[in-house]
Amino acid sequence: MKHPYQDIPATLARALQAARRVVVFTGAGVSAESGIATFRDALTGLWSRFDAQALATPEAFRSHPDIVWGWYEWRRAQVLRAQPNAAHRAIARLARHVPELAVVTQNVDDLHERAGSVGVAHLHGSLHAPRCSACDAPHAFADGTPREPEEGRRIDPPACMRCGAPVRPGVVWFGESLPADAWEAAIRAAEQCDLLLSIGTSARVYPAAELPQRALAAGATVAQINPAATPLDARAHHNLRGAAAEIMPRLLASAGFEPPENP
Ligand code: BV8
Ligand code: ZN
Repeated sequence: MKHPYQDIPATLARALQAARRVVVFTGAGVSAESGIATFRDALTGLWSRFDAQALATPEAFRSHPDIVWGWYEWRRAQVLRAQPNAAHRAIARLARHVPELAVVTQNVDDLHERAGSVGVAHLHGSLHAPRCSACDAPHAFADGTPREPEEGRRIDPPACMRCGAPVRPGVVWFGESLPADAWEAAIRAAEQCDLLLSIGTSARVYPAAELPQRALAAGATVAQINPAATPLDARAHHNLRGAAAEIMPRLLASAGFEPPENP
């Protein structure tokens, strides 16, 4: 019988067992097994002629507010239909086993919170916090669930109740700065941690992609969980090739935090 956790290096299991401060840094890949397309998966439907990077910009919203708002409403409908997966749940359980756990995500969904993680730092904002593109007034979605926008439908953004300008998604677009409080908390956590787990991110978007590098510079152990290689491979101490929903529960079990059969 093969060693139950042979895909988890013993040195990593020991580092997790001994860690006092752990940072879990996630990207779109951690929500993939919840059925949410990763950011760089080819866009389909009306958006197939755009790439996500081009749509996730203030310029795109200015010139095609209905395409950009339609895209985010389609993504928000996906998130509302989705459930947290075994990776989100294992990350939430991890908080019971380490003295300090910081969850820092680039994702704009709320699956970490719905799995039970608290104090999640959202570096790129949230689909659930739309605001006015002119006066910043927060906007409340009518009944919380978007009409089922079929893929590719253009939807005019609602008008701000206060000033009438178009409401925008509550996310950080390319060329926009990150929310200062989330970013400062993330940097502090990365520079003080013993172990940083980079899970489901292509490690290409800055400044978020700096976090594992800051943890390395501060002497922390860095492990990456991703079925594919990323620019972080060369510097991470451990590269676990596989799906987060499969590896995360095994990682907790390999550290003796819980029995292996946990879902
Ligand atoms: C800023 C919100 C300045 C919206 C997003 C040249 C060099 C360096 C930097 C730059 C440059 N030119 C421009 C920049 C800056 C730019 C940037 O980094 N560009 C990159 C592309 C080169 N950054 C910015 O513009 C940032 N702002 O710099 O501001 C500034 C400073 C002061 C004042 C004013 C301005 C803002 C960046 C934020 C952009 N917004 N999202 C939305 O979501 O629609 S970023 C976007 O990419 C997503 O949020 C996503 O989170 C993020 C990163 O992508 P990933 O999460 O990694 O997702 P991806 O699809 O790429 O990868 C998924 C991974 O999962 C893959 O590796 C896959 O293998 C893996 N996977 C798949 N399945 C699984 C899995 N892993 C585990 N399990 C599985 N089952
Ligand atoms: Zn307004």
